[in-house]
Amino acid sequence: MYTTELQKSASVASTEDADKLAAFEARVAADEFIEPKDWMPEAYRRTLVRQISQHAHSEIVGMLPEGNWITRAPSLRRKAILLAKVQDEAGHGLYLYSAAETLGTSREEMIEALHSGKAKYSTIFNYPTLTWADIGAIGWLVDGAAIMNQVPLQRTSYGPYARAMVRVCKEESFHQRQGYEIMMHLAAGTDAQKRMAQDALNRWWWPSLMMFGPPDENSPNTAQSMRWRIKRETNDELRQKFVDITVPQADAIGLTVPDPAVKWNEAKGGYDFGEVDWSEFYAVVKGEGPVAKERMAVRRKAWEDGAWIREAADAYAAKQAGKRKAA
Ligand code: BYC
Repeated sequence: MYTTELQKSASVASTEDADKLAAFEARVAADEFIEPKDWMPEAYRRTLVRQISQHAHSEIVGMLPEGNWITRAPSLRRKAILLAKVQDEAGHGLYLYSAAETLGTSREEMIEALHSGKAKYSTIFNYPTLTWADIGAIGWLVDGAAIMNQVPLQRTSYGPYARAMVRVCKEESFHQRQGYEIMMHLAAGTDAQKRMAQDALNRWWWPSLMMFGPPDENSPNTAQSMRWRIKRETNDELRQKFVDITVPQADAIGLTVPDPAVKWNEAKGGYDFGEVDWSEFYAVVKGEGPVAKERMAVRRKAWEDGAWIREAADAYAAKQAGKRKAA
């Protein structure tokens, strides 16, 4: 008897869930935004927390390779622009952490996951910035790849993530242009400057293609994320678009992408290009990137050094709450 009652209530619950799931999927299919208080499948929530928090971590860790050049920028104008860009990245990280918090995960949990190595961040930020031209290459290629990926995310199905992306994309497009402008100047400069620009392109090209993630056939998350409209285009579709836009930009300033297989393919209306070294990608994802350990050490130290201000903010908030209660 008891078992039968349990079975009955389980089946009522599962009918309810099936109804909710059907309503949720219909809303997603109609391109409606899902908002924080709406019902959503647990796996949808988990996927979003994973992707948005990893995206936030990438913005924050992404400040490090460029921050490294603020003191060494070649002029006051370049320094001011770079400083503003790096501050923008901090802002992007904060919008994204806030968007992820609306899904019920605290900022502390996300940061702890980053520092313990449980959460990922983009592989691209585990490569060193060796010369000033690397700052140009990052703006042009890394922000360029980020825009390619983020423009479709303005239509992602989760409202807070989509809205964060609108502002992020506006700023990223400025970042991409400032990077391309640095490369343009170097490529039109002395032989040594042009060599420096070409060398930066050579080193950042393949890691930039890796930013889009593994090929679709090896991407465990793409199919479900496309069905739920979290992702609007697949990893390979975005990578192809990036190559199609970037190769002519390199040509226009007299640089060459370091891939002998790049060739215009009239039939597909896009460039053919060579195979990414996926063994390097997976090694960097596992934490074996050239400067991965340094990046995490700097982040952990920044978190520890900032403990006093978090404690002060908490103490102030408690004091204000006490005053409100007393009033
Ligand atoms: N690096 O099934 P897949 C910026 C992981 S910052 C590391 O295809 P998904 C900027 C992936 O997480 C912009 N890990 O996954 C900042 C998954 O592992 P988990 C950063 C990667 O999520 C400062 C596994 O591989 N942009 O622009 O469907 C200065 C299998 O992959 C990478 C974003 O974060 C990678 N490159 O697709 C300058 C965009 N690729 O999580 C610039 C938002 C894959 O299952 N994110 N993995 O353990 C996305 O669009 C998607 O998450 C991805 C991957 C396309 C990256």
